[in-house]
Amino acid sequence: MTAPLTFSPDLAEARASRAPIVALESTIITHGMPFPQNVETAIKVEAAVRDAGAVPATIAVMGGRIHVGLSAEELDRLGQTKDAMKLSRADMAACLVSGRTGATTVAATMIAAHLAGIEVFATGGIGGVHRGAETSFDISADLQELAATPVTVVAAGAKAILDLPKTLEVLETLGVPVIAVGQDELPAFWSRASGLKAPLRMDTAAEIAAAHIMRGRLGLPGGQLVANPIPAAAEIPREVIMPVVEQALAEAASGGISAKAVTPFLLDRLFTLTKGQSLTANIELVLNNARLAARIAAAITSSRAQESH
Ligand code: PSU
Ligand code: MN
Repeated sequence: MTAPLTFSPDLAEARASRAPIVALESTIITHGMPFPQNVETAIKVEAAVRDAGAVPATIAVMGGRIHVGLSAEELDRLGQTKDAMKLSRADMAACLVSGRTGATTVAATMIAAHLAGIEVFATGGIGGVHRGAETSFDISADLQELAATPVTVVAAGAKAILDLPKTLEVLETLGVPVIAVGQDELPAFWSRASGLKAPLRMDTAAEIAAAHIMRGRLGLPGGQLVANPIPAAAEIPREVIMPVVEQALAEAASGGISAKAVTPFLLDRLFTLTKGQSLTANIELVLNNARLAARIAAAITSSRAQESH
């Protein structure tokens, strides 16, 4: 028995011709951004991957199948769905057997990408250790997935709504390489700065691709977290975003928001509190990550092609 994967015509062709492919998640569409910006962004991100030389594979669960590559019509339908499940490792099988529509988080997208033979994935931010995790135990399953599944994930660091020092500690414990791109400091999603030094730094897509391949040769399970700073022109500086984050967190606490609802609630509040600026920044950083992921995927593909000669 094989996994219930359905490839779009584009993806079937990309696989047959061994073209570089970049996986894209769908929770950012259903739970991370409002309609219609979610669908517009998904389309732009796919175009950015193509322009940078790879084939985009947006992933979602629909009708009992994991869809790898969505049509424009499917993207639009997903973007307007109000009741999509937010899928992580724990809920994927249950969603598939129920026939419901499910949007894949970073963890679920990594699982699907690996099943589909895709090694690189671009997103906005990963889940991490939430503030107050010492009492709530709220630590995203994304971190364990990075430790288990060999996919290189390009994100803009972790969001400032999280506890970044604890997130770095857990990633270190789990043996996940955290690689800042082009700077020593860990980027923090909306801001280029976090005040924290990243464990590793790499400056080129080729180097990140080589490290990905080397991990495979060493037989190490798990992926790499590539932390790509938001372009300077689009960033919201730390001094500006932090007070807004504090306010949104206080509202989440007083509203009793917990578990899977926390990240979507905070993103929605930040959107309102920054009058949409957080969303504009989010869109720019995802596009920037898509471009880098495409270059990493292309570098992995060409190294693999040379190996087999
Ligand atoms: N970061 C964003 N937007 C998002 C998410 C993260 O900027 O929509 C989503 C991703 O799918 C990520 C998930 O995997 O939130 C993490 O959720 P949780 O913290 O509940 O594990
Ligand atoms: Mn959580």
